[in-house]
Amino acid sequence: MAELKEARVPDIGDYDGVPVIEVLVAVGDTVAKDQGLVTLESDKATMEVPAPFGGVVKELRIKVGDSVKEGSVVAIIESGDAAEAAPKVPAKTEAPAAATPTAQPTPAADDSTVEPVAVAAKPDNIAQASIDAQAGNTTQSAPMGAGLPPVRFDAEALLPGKVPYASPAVRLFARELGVDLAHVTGSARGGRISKEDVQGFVKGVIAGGGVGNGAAAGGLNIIAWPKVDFAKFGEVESKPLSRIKKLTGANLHRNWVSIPHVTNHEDADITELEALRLQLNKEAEGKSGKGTGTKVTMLAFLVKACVAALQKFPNFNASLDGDSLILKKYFHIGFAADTPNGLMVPVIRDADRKGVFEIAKEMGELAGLAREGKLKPDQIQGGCFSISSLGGIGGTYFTPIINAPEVAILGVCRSSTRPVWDGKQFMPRLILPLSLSWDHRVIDGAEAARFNAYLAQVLADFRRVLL
Ligand code: CAO
Repeated sequence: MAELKEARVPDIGDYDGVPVIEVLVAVGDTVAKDQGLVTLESDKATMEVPAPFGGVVKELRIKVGDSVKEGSVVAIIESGDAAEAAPKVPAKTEAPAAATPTAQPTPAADDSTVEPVAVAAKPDNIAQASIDAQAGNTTQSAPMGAGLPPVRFDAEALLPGKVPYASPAVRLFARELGVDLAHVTGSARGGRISKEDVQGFVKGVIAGGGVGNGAAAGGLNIIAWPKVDFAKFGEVESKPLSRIKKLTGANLHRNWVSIPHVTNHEDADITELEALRLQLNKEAEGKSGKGTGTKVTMLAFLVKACVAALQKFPNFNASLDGDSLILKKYFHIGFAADTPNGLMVPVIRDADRKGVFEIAKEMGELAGLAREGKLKPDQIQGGCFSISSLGGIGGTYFTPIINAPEVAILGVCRSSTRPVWDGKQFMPRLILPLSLSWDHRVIDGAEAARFNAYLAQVLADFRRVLL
């Protein structure tokens, strides 16, 4: 039997008088249990108030601009068998996950359309956390709704460098104007996008004739994307991009067009290192008795070698912050992991303090979590430098795209035995192809060549890591 019930703001911690910045449903909408009803914004986080039960929204008791606290009535929902059984519809307003860094609870009603990635769900009902993903900084996790089911985070929204850096209010403002924040350059501290930046962007677009359509301020004078009816030429199938792919794509595009990339290639002689790796693995296997010991990978050695190079060339362990360079004293190394949902970049923290076995073990675990979509926010944040290894697959060299706000990335391809002239004769040596992409605003060509040469030296003689 149908019953009118109040949907109230659940426990939102110590917040009082939190403004409503968005109403996600309208009277008459059928909502699913846990579907977002409204978005609240505290000074540090945005949170969605989920429907405590499914049903038809009969009355909305709040509007944008109102302030609420725990217990405030948000809506009157007719719940009951009929209402619960009614076809569920997504929230009227487009969920802001793709456009904002706010980790969205995945609406239960929309599971079929939402990639089941990510996760970092805390068992005790963390409803939503606003993540300053680019800054690698979780600003707030607001507990909401004790007793509500655990809520999933969208990992892609948490990827470092995956979303523009702006407050929820600025995101809302941008959404109202139809501005894609991926196109806006932030002028505030740490590259944060302010309301003025959005206004300036809009003015620039108006003055310049549109994004991608003219010389908008700071924009690219590129022609429109070709519109082709592919079906005219043969059978085709249209497959939507996954959300990770869409977000990764937007960020890669931004990084590609906004960072002056240069890629230097280098060959490292890893003959001895590979012999050591095989020897270590043999010993580890012997110790475990059953061959179940951690296998040390070439990638783990590469992480250590990169740390040595970053220590020697600190400009590579840095991020641009307006006119300043932030030099990091820590060594958190990201590595690209290929997952069914798309590219993820888990981070090995404090790699300078870890041994190769520990790094290899952690990498294996992080890559496993990435593939299962179970990485937590702190496992994908704070990276200083990334490694993208295609060594297990093949190839010789490639040009990796820098994972902003980092300033360099190392691409690694498959090692192969090549004849190398030692001054008297050709010797068979195992050569690892390296490709270092670097940001020319921060690094000069000579410095990059030195970095690569040093990296190759370390890999050729790993004792140099100690120097
Ligand atoms: N040269 C030769 N062989 C290599 C190698 C190299 N540079 N790197 C790895 N291999 C070998 C390994 O030794 C392993 O061989 P065995 O099975 O005989 O032990 C095999 O290749 C498979 O390695 P792997 O890829 O499973 O393991 P890894 O530690 O090298 O990499 C991970 C782990 C997570 C980085 C990898 O699985 C992966 O996802 N790579 C893709 C990264 C990617 O997509 N980059 C592109 C980003 S830009 O779009």
